[in-house]
Amino acid sequence: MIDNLKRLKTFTDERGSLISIEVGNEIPFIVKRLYYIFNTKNLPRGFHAHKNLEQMLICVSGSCDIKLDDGINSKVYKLNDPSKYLYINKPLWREIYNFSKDCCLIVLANELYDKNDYINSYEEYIQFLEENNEYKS
Ligand code: T46
Repeated sequence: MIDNLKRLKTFTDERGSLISIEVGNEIPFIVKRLYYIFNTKNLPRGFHAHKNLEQMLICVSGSCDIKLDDGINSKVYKLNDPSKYLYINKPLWREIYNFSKDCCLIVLANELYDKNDYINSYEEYIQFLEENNEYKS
């Protein structure tokens, strides 16, 4: 599995820190949607893959763990720093858990919300990979 964890440049001075995200520079797609997950409880989220969606996930406050699975390998990423982000540009199964109380996870996406883009069971995900060879690891 490719390493999905990336870093953003941080501008820090005596006043604090600033991070800028520009389409075409840090982010390789046109952002059509932004959503954020906050007020999290000790309950996992995700448990799906997307057929066609590019996303950039940044934990701007607090922390959470994100497990990405490509049907063969899986990797757990800890997002605990606003300069770290996960870039997902292919169908990967994801599970998000271990939220800190102050977690705020911002997600930038290249498409509008479409419930038909979701694969909601792991078995269906494996089947999808079988039928779409280009995504197989
Ligand atoms: C993902 C992870 C990181 C909308 O109406 N519009 C939206 O853009 C989204 C993302 C969700 N919703 C509605 C659909 C559900 O009724 O919000 C509710 C909760 O969504 P969901 O159960 O899909 O949330 P998560 O945290 O399991 O997954 C979300 C994204 O759906 C998913 O794309 O990668 O965050």
